[in-house]
Amino acid sequence: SNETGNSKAVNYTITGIEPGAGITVTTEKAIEAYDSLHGWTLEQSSTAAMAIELDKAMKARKPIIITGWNPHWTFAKYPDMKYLEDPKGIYGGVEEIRTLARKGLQEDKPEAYKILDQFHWEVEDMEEIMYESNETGEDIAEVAKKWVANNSDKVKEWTEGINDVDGVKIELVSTPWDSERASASVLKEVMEQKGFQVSITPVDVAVMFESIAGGDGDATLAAWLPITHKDFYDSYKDDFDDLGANLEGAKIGLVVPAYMDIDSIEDLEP
Ligand code: PBE
Repeated sequence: SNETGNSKAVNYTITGIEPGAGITVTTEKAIEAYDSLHGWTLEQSSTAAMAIELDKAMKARKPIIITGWNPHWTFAKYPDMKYLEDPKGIYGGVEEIRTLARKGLQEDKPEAYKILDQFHWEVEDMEEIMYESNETGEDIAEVAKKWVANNSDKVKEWTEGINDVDGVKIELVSTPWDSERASASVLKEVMEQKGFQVSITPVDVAVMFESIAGGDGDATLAAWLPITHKDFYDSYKDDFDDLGANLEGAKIGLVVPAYMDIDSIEDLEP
């Protein structure tokens, strides 16, 4: 059948990203959970390497199965892609990206805590920055600065009721993906306009949670929940303040080009 053809053609391999990503952990769970993925391999390398593989496959109209997510510029560049249905719900439904702060931040740096708490934007905002950076080659930090200048209405909401400070230091701990570089860069710019000195430290997901829970970093804007970072979140959940979603409508899953004749993870063959 077609399905067998697809599975064989991709050599029973999912083209994945970094070993430390939440989506990598979740995909290992999917391989365990689905009979149709029995014996499959998740190839782990990097998001950049996956993007190259995807580009090659799309140009040749060959089958490929990737670990994919939104917000991500991939879907802007390749609108002809689809999530495979996940009847067991391993990848969850809609994800949100949450802000977490270290214990004590509210007392130590109340203005910072308040901005972090008030920061909330839309999928389209984040995608705008990622896509523009990807198209023009301009660094995300630079594109984010322009975004802040052009979106003073939103910035005003986040900074409402916040007094200027004089060089208060804030360390944002983040992950290396474009989505997280966009949010951290935007908030860095906004906070610096208020007088903060902001540093951004990109690390593995595990280190990010460790750092906030241990009080080394002040806050993160990069916690994908309830599924993607569930294991990390659960192991530290009493050791940080959860400030809630800064973005709603994220998603993770297995993604294929629309020209592939499959719709569900269960259409694959072991
Ligand atoms: N991602 C993008 C990350 C979080 C942000 C979905 C690749 C992950 O941990 O899987």
